[in-house]
Amino acid sequence: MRYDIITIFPDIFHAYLSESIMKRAIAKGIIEIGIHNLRDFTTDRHRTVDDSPYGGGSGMVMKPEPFFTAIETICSDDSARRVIMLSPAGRRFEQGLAEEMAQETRRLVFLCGRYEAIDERVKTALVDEELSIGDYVLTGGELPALVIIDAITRLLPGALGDEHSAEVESFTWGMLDYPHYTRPEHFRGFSVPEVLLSGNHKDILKWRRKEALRRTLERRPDLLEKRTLSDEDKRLTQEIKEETP
Ligand code: 9WO
Repeated sequence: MRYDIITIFPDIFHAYLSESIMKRAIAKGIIEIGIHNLRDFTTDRHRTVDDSPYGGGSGMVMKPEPFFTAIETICSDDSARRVIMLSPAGRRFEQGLAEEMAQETRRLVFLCGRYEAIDERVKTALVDEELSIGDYVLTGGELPALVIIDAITRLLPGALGDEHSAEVESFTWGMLDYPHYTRPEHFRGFSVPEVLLSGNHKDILKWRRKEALRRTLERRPDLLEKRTLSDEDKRLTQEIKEETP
């Protein structure tokens, strides 16, 4: 997977991508990342990327020319790129879209805005899709771009290194996770559930499935409405309801 990022704060990306899973995915050649400073595509002495808005008002707007020059320099063939802008006005980025994007053969180009806005002509002529990670306003598109890159990268074959991760995930996919414990067995008056110490793998699987269902029913029932429950899940759900006063 090839990612290209256009930003006035490249160090934000260097910091995150030089650690842990991202660092290893780059080393293994699973991902390739170009981090581009938008100011490198300006032509004036002050490397200006913003200007005041036509029509007046407070705040600054990002100028179109540096974005156009950047994209034309990084990937001039528009059929070879998928240009994404991060904005609360975009389509919501969710796990299903991460899975679709993990199959992408084009380069993923992320435009990160700052100040109050980006000139509309960047969206009209260059951007293929606007994506939102949630309903809040940030100071820039850098964190959303990293969130999306992170979510896609961990789905790429070999990125997690641990084959087991995918197996566990499919077990409860679309549900909240079950509770996890590690040593010590007794800690400040709280103990690890007996079943997890029993060594009975079948009982452990059933307990985990049930606790995942319990949490999901309690906190995110909307996730279950989109799914069809297996007969086993329906039975566990019934047990949970009978236990709940
Ligand atoms: C801000 C905004 C506020 C209300 C309605 C639409 C909006 N669009 C933007 C916007 O694109 N802002 C630019 C990027 C420039 C200012 C900082 N930016 C930004 C992106 N703030 N918050 C986001 C963002 C992106 C994706 N998901 C959540 C928030």
